[in-house]
Amino acid sequence: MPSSQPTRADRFSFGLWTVGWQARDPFGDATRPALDPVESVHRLAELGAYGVTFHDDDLIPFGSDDAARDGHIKRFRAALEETGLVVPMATTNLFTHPVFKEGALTANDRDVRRFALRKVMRNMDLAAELGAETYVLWGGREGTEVDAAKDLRAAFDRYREGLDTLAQYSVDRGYGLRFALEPKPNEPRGDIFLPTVGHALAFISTLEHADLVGVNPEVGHEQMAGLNFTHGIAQALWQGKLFHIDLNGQHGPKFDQDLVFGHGDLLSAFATVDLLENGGPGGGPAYDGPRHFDYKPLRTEDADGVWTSAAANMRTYLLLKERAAAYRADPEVQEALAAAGVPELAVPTLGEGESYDDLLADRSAFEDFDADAAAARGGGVVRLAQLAVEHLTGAR
Ligand code: 3MF
Ligand code: MG
Ligand code: MG
Repeated sequence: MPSSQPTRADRFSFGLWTVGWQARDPFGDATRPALDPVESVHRLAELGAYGVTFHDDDLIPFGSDDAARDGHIKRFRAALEETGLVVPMATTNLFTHPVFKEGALTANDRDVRRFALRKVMRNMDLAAELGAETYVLWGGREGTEVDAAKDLRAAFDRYREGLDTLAQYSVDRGYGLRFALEPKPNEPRGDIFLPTVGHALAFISTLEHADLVGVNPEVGHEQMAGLNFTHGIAQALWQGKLFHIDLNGQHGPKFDQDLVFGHGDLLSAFATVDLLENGGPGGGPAYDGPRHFDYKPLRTEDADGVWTSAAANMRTYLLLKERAAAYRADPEVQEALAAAGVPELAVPTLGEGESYDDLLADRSAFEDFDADAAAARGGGVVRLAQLAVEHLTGAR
């Protein structure tokens, strides 16, 4: 049995809104009582997490006066000090209050946009005070159901203006925050702006402080769009933009299920962990940030089930990490990788110093190339897939 007891070194973190979800959905009332953030901090620390994250409103109910606000922060800080839990990331709730029903940073109503910016800035102050390094922005209400009801190009201008303003604020205040945009295709809006990792990366390149802005991809969000999550984070890593990650589970394109990590597409979760842990230079980790879980304990569960599911996220991650290491260490896998030509992709297509003129002069590349013989060679891909299944099922 592999060691699957999480430790701080594993850098697992959870949003207060995950374990704290009372399981109210569009069709039914809450099935669980409210959870005190202080209790969540203690329980998560006991389970082996190292970090906790929050939206402003998860910690300080919307509309709290200054005295109440200070009280909530004080209790939370004390819990952090008692447990040693850190706050690696914070974010803003720009979606629950009806004021944001038509958008926040991209609302048609300018006063709502100004209010949204102030709400983010206020929570950035707290994030910096608590030592957060990353500030996530998920634009759940930035979008439309009726495209005629919004000037779409102006919406991108306002989105960019908002992010430029917030990044400048962090720079001027010396907060040192990095921003991570979280793409999602839909829900709660019919269509949300920046629906995928690719859209977000393209948008980021237009920002004034593009270097300070990356992405926070979520497993289920990419899979809701029918996309390959591992490919999405691979491109983000390749562009130096994987600033944070939301791990969970999802069964294909449907509503946002927020299942426990690995409880959706397990093979994809295996590929994700293999990339994060073994996809870096020399086969080491490709990502050193928090392994953050953004999931919802199933509505069927009681309080015990909440903590069972929190532990399940971490244990599943560690089991997959162990399985990925075993996969990589298996001589048969190494042989199958070589047979499939996987290492060869690291060799540049042109030789060192070779120009396209040299390529044009190389008869073996074209005139004498036997395309039919190359086409006839098998890829050896199924063998790699089956070896992964055998490692996952404990057959190897
Ligand atoms: C919604 C989400 C969000 C974001 C959060 C920012 C409520 O589907 O995933 O969770 O993750 O707002 O971190
Ligand atoms: Mg989500
Ligand atoms: Mg998320």
